[in-house]
Amino acid sequence: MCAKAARGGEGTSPSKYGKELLAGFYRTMTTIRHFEQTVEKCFLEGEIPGFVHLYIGEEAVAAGVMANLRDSDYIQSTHRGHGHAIAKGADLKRMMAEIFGKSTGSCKGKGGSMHIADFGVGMLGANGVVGGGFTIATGAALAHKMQGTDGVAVAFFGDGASNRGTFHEAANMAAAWGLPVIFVCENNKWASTTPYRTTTSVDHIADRAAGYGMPGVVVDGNDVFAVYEGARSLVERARRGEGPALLECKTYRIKGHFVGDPEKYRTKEEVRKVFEETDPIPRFESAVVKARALTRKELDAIDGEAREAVRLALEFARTSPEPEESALFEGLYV
Ligand SMILES: Cc1ncc(C[n+]2csc(CCOP(=O)(O)OP(=O)(O)O)c2C)c(N)n1
Repeated sequence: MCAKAARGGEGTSPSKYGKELLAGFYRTMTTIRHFEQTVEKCFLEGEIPGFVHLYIGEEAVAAGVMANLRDSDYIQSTHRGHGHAIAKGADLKRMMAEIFGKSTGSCKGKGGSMHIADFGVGMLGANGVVGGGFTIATGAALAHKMQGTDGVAVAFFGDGASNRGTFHEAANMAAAWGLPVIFVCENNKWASTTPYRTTTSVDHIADRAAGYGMPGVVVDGNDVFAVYEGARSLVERARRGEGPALLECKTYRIKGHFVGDPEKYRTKEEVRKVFEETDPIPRFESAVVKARALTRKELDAIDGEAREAVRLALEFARTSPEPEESALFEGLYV
């Protein structure tokens, strides 16, 4: 009989946090939202090559987890990775340029949306291989342990990715070696066209933690306070050398799996209803205004700054040069 995942972080009042932290949550979430809306528009207008997967509706997960991390902590992201990179402090201009395939991009325009990295802030990379990040983050956690730091590594992953063998291999090794890695599942109810229940045997992904002897915690992933508190206790315990943990954030993918997805597997009505009821941004706004922790005016000022930062990133991407043909084979391993 396995232990069930614990519930964490519910019912937290905003008034217990300082203004700086609250403003940081909002800045991160609104920057992600504006960034993603801009990317969606530019993609649909044919300005962006390749493929993009949007993080709209899941902003509270990145904001809540990353508020517990330092630049020297590592994260490994997914194909839906813009939000993780923004929350970890990656440069918005270089991100946007990368998505536009420009030479000023974080990978010189050669990677695109699914290969954004920014080592300077511990963002080890997005990953087009579903489930490709578990072992990378576990390796980064091993590096922290071998170097004797109190740093941690976080592997973000979707509910679909948790069914890959790499999850189970990494979870077992991390637990057996007591590594400071937090596996953060963004359970957005869908893996591409597949609903959660048709491919997954457990009620909660976090229930699987028990199989590896690590804590498994479930939080409301659309409540930034719940995510922050849930991640905080697991990050602190990893910093103390008490090993890995699994945090499952229940959320919902509001946009199609990729931009252009015809979404034949669900109704517009379902999506509209969930978004209206759970959108993490208005939820945060009404909680902080009600608690008089931030004013509407303060929120508007932060939102305006986020919009402007995204506008500047877009301008930078649009006006940056394409990579030179001569650079095609630079930076490759042979
Ligand atoms: C190894 C591998 N298998 C399949 C795919 C195709 N694929 C891309 S995203 C995706 C679904 C991933 O679902 P989930 O892990 O729940 O993340 P979400 O897209 O919901 O954020 C699939 C099957 C892939 N990129 N890599």
